[in-house]
Amino acid sequence: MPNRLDLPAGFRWGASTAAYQIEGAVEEGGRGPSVWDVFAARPGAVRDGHTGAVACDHYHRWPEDVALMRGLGLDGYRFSIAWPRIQPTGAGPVNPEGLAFYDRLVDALLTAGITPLPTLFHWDLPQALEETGGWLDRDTAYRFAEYTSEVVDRLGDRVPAWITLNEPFVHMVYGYALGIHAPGHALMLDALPAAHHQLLGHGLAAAVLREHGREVLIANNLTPVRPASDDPADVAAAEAYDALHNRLFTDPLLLGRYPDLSAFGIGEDLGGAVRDGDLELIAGPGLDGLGVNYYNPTRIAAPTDPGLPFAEAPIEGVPRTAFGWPVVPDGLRELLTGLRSRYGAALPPITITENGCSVADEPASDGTVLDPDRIAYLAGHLDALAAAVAEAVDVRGYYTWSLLDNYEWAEGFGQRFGLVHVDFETQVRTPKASYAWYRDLIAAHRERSVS
Ligand code: IFM
Repeated sequence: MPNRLDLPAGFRWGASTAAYQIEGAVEEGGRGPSVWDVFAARPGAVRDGHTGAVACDHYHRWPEDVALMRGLGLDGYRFSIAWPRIQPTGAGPVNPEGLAFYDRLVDALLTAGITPLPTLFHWDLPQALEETGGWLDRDTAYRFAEYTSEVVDRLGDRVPAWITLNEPFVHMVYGYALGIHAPGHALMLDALPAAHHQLLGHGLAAAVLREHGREVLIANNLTPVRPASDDPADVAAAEAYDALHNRLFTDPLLLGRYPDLSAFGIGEDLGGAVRDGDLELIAGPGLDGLGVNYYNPTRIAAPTDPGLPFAEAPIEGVPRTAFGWPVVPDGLRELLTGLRSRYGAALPPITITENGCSVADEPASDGTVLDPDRIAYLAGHLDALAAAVAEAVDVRGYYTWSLLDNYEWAEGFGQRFGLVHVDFETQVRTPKASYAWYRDLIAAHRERSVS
């Protein structure tokens, strides 16, 4: 059986974060309000009323965080750019202080030998754009392309590859269908235009990036979908869920068409959102890479509620993270080989842009933070990744989620995903046992690759 040390020479090791989850300083440097500032301030919206106002204070402590990355020996760092720092109202003139922040970060990363991999949108839409309809409004896609142009004009000379969007599925479902993330709309299937407009924004931004000769990726949250049984009703339900979660976002990008959503009573125009030429724009000349965020598989049974054509079924007999998510490392191999079978030559090289787990880590009396469950999670998933690569799936890199414990959206600071423990009272950073494990793995892989 291949293992993580068998990953090919040149395989890129990284870690991921996102702006609202780590930066804090929401009223500094000319930043405008985002949908998350407004949502988190709503009573009851976020566990314990936590907000990202301070988060990990990365806006001030970034030199220390870059030193932590350097200590790991990372090849790459995936972070997101806060649109409201660049354009406080989502349109019009740029805020020079906002651009300067990321300019300094990019330079510091390069000096540390770390390639920056920015994500242009990780859910923190400028609130002013939400007030004109957010991603339900087609115009937001055009504003996104303008913002992209401002950012790539400034940073593109030093940043070779860009991720347009993070997890458009999760943003649509949690933010627009269920209302449990910002901007807090509970529109159920009427949320689908938010999927199309995000993808349109991707297509328009990708064209801007290509004009600058930059590589284009998108990061999707993907899950292998397993029917609860061989019963045709369970199998049909699993196909419907797969179309919604996975294919709604990868088919238009890789095949230039939307999947069949008739099980949801939805036509090919996604409720009237799709216009002539949109799908050509979304697919463009193809992606340079597909970012895959993987956490767990999904088990689906026939519907119990007449409103939806599926029901989620529990996955039994496996360990669970602190969040309660099932730990199924082989699901990553299953997902990657499944993508290769589904898309064949249309599948671009893959980068794992997120993978990790939450653990209830706290420092022991001697100050150390031992997180054997995280080490087991990462080791298992990296071995599954090596198995997929041995089955000829082209995977170029792995960015663990996350460098730091951070603001876990509606869970506030209640779920810790970091290799580095953050005390949210004092902002003291303590590398966990998993930090040393990941550092040693990167070094061992590199040594094996050169010998
Ligand atoms: O913290 C999130 C991240 O912002 C997007 N992907 C999943 C992570 C864990 O929930």
